[in-house]
Amino acid sequence: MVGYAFMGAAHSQGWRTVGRVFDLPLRPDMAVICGRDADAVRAAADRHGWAEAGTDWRALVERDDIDLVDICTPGDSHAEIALAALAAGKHVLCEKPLANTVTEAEAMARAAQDAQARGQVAMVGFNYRRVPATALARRMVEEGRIGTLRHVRVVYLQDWLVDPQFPLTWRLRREQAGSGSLGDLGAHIVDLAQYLAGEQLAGVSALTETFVKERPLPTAPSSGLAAVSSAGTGPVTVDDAALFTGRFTSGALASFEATRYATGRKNALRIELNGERGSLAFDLERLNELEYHDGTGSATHGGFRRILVTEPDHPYLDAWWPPGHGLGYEHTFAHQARDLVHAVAEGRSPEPSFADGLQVQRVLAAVEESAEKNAVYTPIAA
Ligand code: SOE
Repeated sequence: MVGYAFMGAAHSQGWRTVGRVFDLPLRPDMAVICGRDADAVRAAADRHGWAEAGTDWRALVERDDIDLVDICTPGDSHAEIALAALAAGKHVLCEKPLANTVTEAEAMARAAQDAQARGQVAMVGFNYRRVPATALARRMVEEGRIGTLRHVRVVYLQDWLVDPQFPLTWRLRREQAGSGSLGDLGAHIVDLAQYLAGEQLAGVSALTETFVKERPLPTAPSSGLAAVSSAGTGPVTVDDAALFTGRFTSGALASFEATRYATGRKNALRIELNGERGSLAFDLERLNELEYHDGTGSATHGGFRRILVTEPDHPYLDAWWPPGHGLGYEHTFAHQARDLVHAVAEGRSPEPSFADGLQVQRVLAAVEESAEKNAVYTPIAA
């Protein structure tokens, strides 16, 4: 693993747990965790259960005793680390968004394609596909339970930037994060919307805004979410919020909202799909539930009903607890690890692949291009 902050901790939890819950064809060994600060990464190794701590990811990816590299760093190092790991014959899991630019993402997708011929696999970490309720929603759309798709509306709302005194951490600097709410939150909802819809966006119209343009400089490294003391100020070079509409290739229409200023909303991802035969709705704050409206039933006794997604025939659930015992955010990382280990054992490309990650990057670039032209409809480059 490279990186040891929030995603390092979340992925470590997934790797620690996956082999204890799922019957896997291969056993993941948590060999080495790598980071710049020797003391901090040593502490992370002890806390998260890694056998070794290192400070040189270039040496790590070259080691013969390492088979897979899990990239949990800010976006400005995803390409460099993934390209080196793929060239060194490793499998790769890379946190979202795949990269900070389309150019980087294209290089990563090409390298992953070449590596696949050598039996290597590469996945991008859009973990919300691996909530049992969203995986069930995907299954229901595939089964035709909502019929022809007409609308998708999806929001991802947080509020950790509402305080203008929150310091200028890496997530607020374009050179490190690539973009703001768009790449951090928007990437998740673009991937989830396309995954659930089973089709891609053809074009978007977008507005973005940076509400607070100067922030206090931080004086200590942080995971990008924690406020720290500061001296002096610097410019915010990323979006604080992005609102965009989109047209799918089928003609279905979508609306997206990603913001860090939805005061009171902590990690509120909500998605609804409306089809000719019914609708599905999911709310991350009620992540063991899926709302389903069967439009073919009687109006008298119809309406949305709540599916409690804890049955053994629901995705991933047979490995966990008896019906009614719910899961949480952290379990999506164990599911992600499970699916990756199976892909490695079977020598097939996992989903979402780097090609999927590149396509999301192209949507994000179209959103930024449209926003620069004041929401002029912008096709998504193929
Ligand atoms: C911060 O916005 C963040 O940690 C994202 O970076 C993660 O991808 C998301 O799962 C939770 O919120």
